[in-house]
Amino acid sequence: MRISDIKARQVFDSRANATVEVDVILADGSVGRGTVPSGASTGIYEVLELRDGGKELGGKSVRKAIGNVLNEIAPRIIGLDAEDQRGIDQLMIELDGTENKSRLGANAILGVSMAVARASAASRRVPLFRYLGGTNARTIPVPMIQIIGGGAHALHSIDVQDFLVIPLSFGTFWEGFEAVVNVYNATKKIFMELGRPTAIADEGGFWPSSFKTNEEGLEILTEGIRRAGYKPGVDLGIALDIASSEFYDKEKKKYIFHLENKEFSTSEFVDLLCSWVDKYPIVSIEDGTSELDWEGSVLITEKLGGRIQLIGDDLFTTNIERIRNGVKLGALNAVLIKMNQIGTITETMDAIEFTKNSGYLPVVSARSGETEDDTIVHLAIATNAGQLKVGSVARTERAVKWNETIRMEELLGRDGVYPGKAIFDQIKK
Ligand code: 2PG
Ligand code: MG
Repeated sequence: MRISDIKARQVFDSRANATVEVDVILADGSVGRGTVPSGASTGIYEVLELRDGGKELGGKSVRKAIGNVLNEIAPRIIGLDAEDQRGIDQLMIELDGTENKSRLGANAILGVSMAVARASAASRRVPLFRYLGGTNARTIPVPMIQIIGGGAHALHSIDVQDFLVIPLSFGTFWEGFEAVVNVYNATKKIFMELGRPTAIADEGGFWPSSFKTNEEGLEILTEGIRRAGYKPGVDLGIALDIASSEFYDKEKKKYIFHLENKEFSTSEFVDLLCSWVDKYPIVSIEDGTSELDWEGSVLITEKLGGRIQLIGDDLFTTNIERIRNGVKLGALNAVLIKMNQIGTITETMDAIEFTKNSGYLPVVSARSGETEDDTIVHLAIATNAGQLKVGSVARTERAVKWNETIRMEELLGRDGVYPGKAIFDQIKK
């Protein structure tokens, strides 16, 4: 079906920042919409999110990106077959002409890429996951859900960014999700009993006010799992996104916990994380070492790779060349997958496939700045990625993703597969 028109506009994300939204309209009247997410603890190797600078909206308006969609991309792709997703993505990459999509803006390119895919799915009258993944798309992802949110999402009130849980002993997404909701509410009660505000951070998890140490997050979360009536490490495991690139001092080559006024060499920091894994029911650690510290990534893998999932977010930035380097070095065993780190639907799908073929686990992820767009849910199911990270259970920009997963689990019915804790059996040893 041919593309007949393209619209683009500025809308706002969950942090009240402007973002790019694109509508692609097909000759049969089908409409697909893509609304682009935005990160805060972004990796330096991500493609470029084009913002205007200047005075408007604190420099964060995206008028140039919108202009690039309307004036540069639209004239080239109107009239093309929307089902040629790969061809259209490639055309935009070539039109941009830079390594990091900085001329047109990755936000402009991704908005179009998402909208093209959604328009084709609408035209075929199938769910997006089925359009992208076909008959074999059937894995409902295991969720990784934030309960306490620190780091760049809570004004750095603590250094560690995400304290999350992963349901383990549950046979369906719905049951696992229900357990996480119970943990969220039990943890809220703990905060109330401690006399701390139950304010929430950027992704809906609790704001870590008046914490004395980073480890306190682990204590509260383990207690939250218990209070909700579950066995820590058996029913639900803990996942951490350390987001350590945010507090890695590249001159000193030290990891600095500002909250505790402590500095660690790479090996001291890896030892600290090992001691946490010994003490708490941790099943996954993301960005335990910095995006600049390949040696640290190899070291943490030597120490913990046989025991838990080790995810690279800022280290890999959904970029096949960086993932390839990690695999070659033996760094980590899982890859966080974010569409806007690389900039098109097909490059994201390629990164997931490459990750799996390398024996690493892909974890599809939202950004801290999100909207009502639920494309990532379908991307996760389409690729049988197996895991999905969206922030917390609270707040609508998060809930839309989880609710869509609930609906897709229902729609797939007996054709669906929910891996549960078996997903971790696939970790490369
Ligand atoms: C991360 C993400 C989501 P941001 O670090 O994994 O939690 O944060 O979108 O700010 O990069
Ligand atoms: Mg991260």
